[in-house]
Amino acid sequence: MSKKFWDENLETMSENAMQAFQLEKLKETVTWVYDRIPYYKTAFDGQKVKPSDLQKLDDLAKFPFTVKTALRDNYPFGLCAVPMSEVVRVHASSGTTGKPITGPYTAEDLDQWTECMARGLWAQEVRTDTVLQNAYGMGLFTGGLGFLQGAMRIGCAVVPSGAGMTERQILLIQDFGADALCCTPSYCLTIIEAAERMGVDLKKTKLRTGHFGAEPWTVEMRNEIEARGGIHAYEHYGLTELMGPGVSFTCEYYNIHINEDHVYPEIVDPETLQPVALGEEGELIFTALQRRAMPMIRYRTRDICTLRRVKCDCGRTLITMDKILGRSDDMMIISGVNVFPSQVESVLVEFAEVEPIYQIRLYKKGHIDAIMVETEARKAIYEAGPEKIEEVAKKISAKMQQVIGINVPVKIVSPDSIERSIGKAKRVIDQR
Ligand code: DLL
Repeated sequence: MSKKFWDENLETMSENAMQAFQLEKLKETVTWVYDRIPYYKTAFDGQKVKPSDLQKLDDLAKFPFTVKTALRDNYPFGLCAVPMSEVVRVHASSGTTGKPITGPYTAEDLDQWTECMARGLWAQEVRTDTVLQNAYGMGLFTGGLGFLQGAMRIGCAVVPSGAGMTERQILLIQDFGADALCCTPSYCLTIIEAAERMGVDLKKTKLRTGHFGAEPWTVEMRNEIEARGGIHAYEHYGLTELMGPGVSFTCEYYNIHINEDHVYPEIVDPETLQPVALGEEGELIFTALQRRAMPMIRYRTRDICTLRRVKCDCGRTLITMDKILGRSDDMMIISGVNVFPSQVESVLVEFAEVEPIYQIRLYKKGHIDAIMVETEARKAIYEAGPEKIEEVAKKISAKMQQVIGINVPVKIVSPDSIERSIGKAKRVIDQR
């Protein structure tokens, strides 16, 4: 029988031992950035705080936050603590606005990132005999190479299919006998749909596990993917600024464990920036603990989430986070109500009459912001005619009103008319 944990010592450490470890690493990191990166020296001095002020974990709250604009202002390598001669890889996030966010790594950083990935994949049934099809985008995006490295460290057979060419993905799943599929959840749905169209029953293939992440998705979407794909849908979370994927991963009980020996998490109220207690919702903040090239101090992720200390049956003591509700940047305020795309998704996916594929349009109704959701009819419903479609749209709208608390008009469009995702799905179209 193979070992249960990838790294038992680190994954099952007592809370006290973990906190002592984190404190030691935090002290090292704040000193490292203060001594080497002018941006951090100025920021710490501006807040009248020195590395030596960090004597206990709570002292971290005295240190300044780092926001995305600091990365943009210091693009591309102004926040890098080591000379380029020590950098062995640079990743970047495409970003929807402005310049990309860069992520330089030393050889040691890459090694640690790989360990984080291997740890997560191991918790998700990936073993040496696994054939792992990696359909994350290969290249600057951290998804492709991050999963490749982790899977290679475990020693499984990696098929780096990359994102796109969906029919070929299905062919490879069949011919190479993939047991594990890595991609975004929205791309997995695209693959499932294409397989259904091609008459391929994925449940009859060897495919058993999915390793999904890089975008928000709901539990309802996870259930849909598991039922239609015949797989266990595991999750990974992470961001370029910290390492890429590898920040956290689900175990078999769907708890999302944070690699808290590598990233120190906090949750703050996004308005007041004051810490919030475990179990309460707020913005996720991370400080890198072992990174050398570009360690982030109190990085504001904009991801809205909740941290919990649960006693997980998997045996890992690593702190857990809830599924990401959404990015604060994606939060819409409609008629005074805060709405996340994930809330719309959770309602839509419950309706079998429509595909769980959707777009949210924001527009101006006079001076007021308004919302409209477009989703696709399944073939049978579409063929039943406009009256049936109207009836379904009204039913979904009523459920939205009940769950979200505002009137969300729903337009049901013809099958296959919404663009399919091969990476991160674009859910919101802002026409205001
Ligand atoms: O998306 C890294 C990654 C690759 C994670 C593959 C998991 C799998 P970025 O492109 O920098 O990095 O985007 C980071 O994506 O701040 C979240 O808003 C979102 N995100 C990532 N994973 C999840 C997830 C990669 N599991 C941003 N659930 C993050 C919800 C996620 N949102």
